[in-house]
Amino acid sequence: MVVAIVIAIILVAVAGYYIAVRSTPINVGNVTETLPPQNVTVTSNVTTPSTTSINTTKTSTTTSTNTSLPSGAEPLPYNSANKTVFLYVVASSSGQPFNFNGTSNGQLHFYIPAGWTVIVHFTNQEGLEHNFLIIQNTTATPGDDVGQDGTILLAAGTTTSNYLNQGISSGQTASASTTLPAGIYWFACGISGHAAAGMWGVIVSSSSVTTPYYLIS
Ligand SMILES: [Cu+2]
Repeated sequence: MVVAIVIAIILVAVAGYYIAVRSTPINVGNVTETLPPQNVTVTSNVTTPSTTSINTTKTSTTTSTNTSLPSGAEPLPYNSANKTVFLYVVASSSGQPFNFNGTSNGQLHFYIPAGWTVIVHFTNQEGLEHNFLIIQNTTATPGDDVGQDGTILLAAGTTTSNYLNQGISSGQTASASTTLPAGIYWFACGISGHAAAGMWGVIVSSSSVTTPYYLIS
């Protein structure tokens, strides 16, 4: 009897298991697939360019360019701390009367850094009266009235309205100052006919000039 009951239980269990397994659908959705490895690209940080070496090169280039003056140039007195250059100009008593520092007709060229202050000390050693003007010229060479050749930016020993007949006498010195942006200018005696007779020169104001100098051509 006991054996029969045990056999019956076993049969029921086996039948239940069989029914349960057979009736459960195969869950194919749970199949774990092995994904192919992803192609992850690791981008390293771009190397920062070395700005230090670039700046060093520029600095050394600038320095070497500006420490030497052009052939034949002579330095002008200046003060780099306050960006000022000094022009000492003389109407010389030797040679012809219409000269600046013994030169005439555009021979004397002053080269100054753009934007610097120009302080002029003009001395007349000559018998005639003379004055000193800086002119933003619009003509190639001066006529009898340099005020007709451009704009007068500075007047030493006269004024911008009396320059045609007012100057300083022999032995006198007059001073004046102005600031010159980049450009090419004349300096000239404004007394009627003096510049046309040769009493004029050139001022070059340029950002490529760091050490003021002059040249006589
Ligand atoms: Cu003059």
